[in-house]
Amino acid sequence: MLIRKPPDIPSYEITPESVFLSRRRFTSGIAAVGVGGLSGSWPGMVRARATNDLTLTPEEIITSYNNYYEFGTGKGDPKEYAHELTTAPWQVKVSGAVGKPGTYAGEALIKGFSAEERVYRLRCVEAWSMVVPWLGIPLRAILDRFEPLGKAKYVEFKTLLRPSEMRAQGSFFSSIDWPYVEGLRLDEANHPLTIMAVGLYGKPLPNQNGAPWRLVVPWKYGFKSIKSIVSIRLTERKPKNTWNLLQPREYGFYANVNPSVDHPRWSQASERRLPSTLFHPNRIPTLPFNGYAEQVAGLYAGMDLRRHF
Ligand SMILES: Nc1nc2c(c(=O)[nH]1)N[C@H]1C(S)=C(S)[C@@H](COP(=O)(O)O)O[C@H]1N2
Ligand SMILES: [Mo]
Repeated sequence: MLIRKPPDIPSYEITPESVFLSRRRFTSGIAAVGVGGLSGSWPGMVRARATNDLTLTPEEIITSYNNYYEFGTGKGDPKEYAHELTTAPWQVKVSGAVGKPGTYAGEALIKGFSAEERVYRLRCVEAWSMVVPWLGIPLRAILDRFEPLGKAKYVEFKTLLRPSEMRAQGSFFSSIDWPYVEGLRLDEANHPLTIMAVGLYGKPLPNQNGAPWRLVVPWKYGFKSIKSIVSIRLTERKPKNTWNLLQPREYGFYANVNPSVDHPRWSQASERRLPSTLFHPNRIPTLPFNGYAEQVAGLYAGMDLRRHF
C-alpha cells in the first residue's frame, strides 16, 4: 500500500488563478491532503457524530462516482469521458443586472482570491452522499466583482455547451435541453457557505467533478451544484433550472435537503453514505438542510418548504 507523503505545498498556497493558468502542472504535482491537514474551523464543522460525521470520502470515489449527464448517465461515464474536455482557456460571460457585464477570462474572475478548504457533505437527490474536501472561493466575493445592481434578485448559471467534447449533448436520446442551467436566489448565492469550487483534495478540480470551476451549495441537493460554468447572469426573475424543467413534480427550484419531504418515487429520510456496499450499505438519517440548518434555515423563514421543495 502506498503511504502518501504530506503535500509539498499546503493547499492554501494554491491560488485559484494558478489553477486556471497551469492546470496541467498542478494536476499531477500535489499529493492528497489527509484529514489532519485540513483547515480547522468554519461554521458547521462537527466531526464524527453519526450522521454529522465528516470523515472524508476517499478521493477515488469522489472522482469516479459522478453525475455529469453531459458525458452520459452512468456513474462511471464522467470519469471515462470528461478528460476529453478542453478547460483552458476558459471564458465566462457575465450579464444581466450588474454594473460590470462582460466576457471574462476565468482566471481574471478569481485573481487575488485565495482558495479555502471546505469540507462539506454532498447529498444527491438520489439518496446517496459523500464528504468532499473542496477548495473554493466564496461565491459572494466573485459576484461582488461585477457589482450586482439593487434590482438583482437571482443568479442564473449555465454549463458549457460543446457537443464536440461533451458526448451526450449531441446524443439524439438525451432528454435534457442543453446547456444545463441552474439558479439561486441572490441571498442564497451570497451566503458564506456557498462557494465556487476550483479543486478538491488539495488539487485542481478533475474534469468529471466540473473543471475548471463549479458551484457548491452544501445544504441543497447536488443537482443545484452546477458544473463547468460559462455564464453567470443576475436577474430580477427566478431563473429556470434543468431538473425542474425535466420533471417539475419531482425537482423544485429550491431543492433544500429535507428528510420530511419525500421524492415522489422514494424516501428522502435517509441516505447511503459512500462507500456503500450491499453488505455495508452505510445508511444514515438525512439531516434537514443537509446538516447546515443552523446556518441557513433563516433564509427560508416563513416559507412553506413543502410547497417550495
Ligand atoms: N452541468 C452539470 N452539473 C451537474 C450535474 C450534471 O449532470 N451536469 N449533475 C449534478 C448532480 S445530480 C450532482 S449529485 C452533482 C455531482 O457532483 P460530483 O460528480 O462532483 O459528485 O453535480 C451536479 N452538477
Ligand atoms: Mo444529484
